[in-house]
Amino acid sequence: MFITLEGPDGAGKTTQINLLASIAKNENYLLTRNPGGTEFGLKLREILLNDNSVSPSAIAELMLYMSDRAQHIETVIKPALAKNQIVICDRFIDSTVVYQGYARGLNIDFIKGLNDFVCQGLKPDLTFLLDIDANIGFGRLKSKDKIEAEGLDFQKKVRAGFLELASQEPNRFEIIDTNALNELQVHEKIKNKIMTYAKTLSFQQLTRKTFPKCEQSL
Ligand code: T5A
Repeated sequence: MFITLEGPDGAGKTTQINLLASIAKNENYLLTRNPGGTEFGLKLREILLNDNSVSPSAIAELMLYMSDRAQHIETVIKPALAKNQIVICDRFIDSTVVYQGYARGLNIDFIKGLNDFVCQGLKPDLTFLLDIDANIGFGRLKSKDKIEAEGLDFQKKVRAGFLELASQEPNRFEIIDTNALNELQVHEKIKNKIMTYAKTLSFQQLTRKTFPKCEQSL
């Protein structure tokens, strides 16, 4: 099972990943992130978000996020899934479509195609979209990295982009309106959904094994 957390800056993804770590101690989970889920990715993350001495163009930035993802999939995500671990990733393909596509204005279909190429057929089973009003999310940020320094209008485009993607794939996205929920309330919603989803999956796998001819009706 491959789960991703997405949302505008300040929506609370990092907080939620840290809270999920309490589950991860007892279960077969891997918590990871884009960008920066590998040693290689950490160097790219520094260039992308913190190093003010360099300013990659929009296309160069896109390619760096894709490089981060390619390395991450090959060396971390695929091996973990092969070991039947539940992988939970802080940001993934949708962030690139939203930030570099909807917000920066690069071609969205091209980015989706690049994602397909880099992911080699791998797609999240379940994506939590932590939705937040751009003013609130932006107001929560104490220090701003290079992307966050783009400002409030950029964040509004980001939010609209995520909601658009979620409307295109309602079966994959679970939208959580975090505007009026505290951190623990959001955590409960995420945890419950993951548990329900995991139970459904194991039930389906068991049923497929026991009653293979019923597979098509599942
Ligand atoms: N990016 C990423 C791209 O442009 N393209 C890509 O392809 C990819 C993968 C990643 C940046 O890179 C960009 C998008 C991002 O700008 P990051 O550090 O991973 O950089 O950025 P974020 O994931 O946005 O991390 P942030 O820390 O900025 O925001 P979070 O994780 O959404 O928010 P969090 O958990 O740090 O919380 C922020 C504050 O809000 C409080 C927390 O305590 C904290 O103080 N908070 C709440 N307060 C009230 N109610 C709640 N429910 C709260 N939840 C959290």
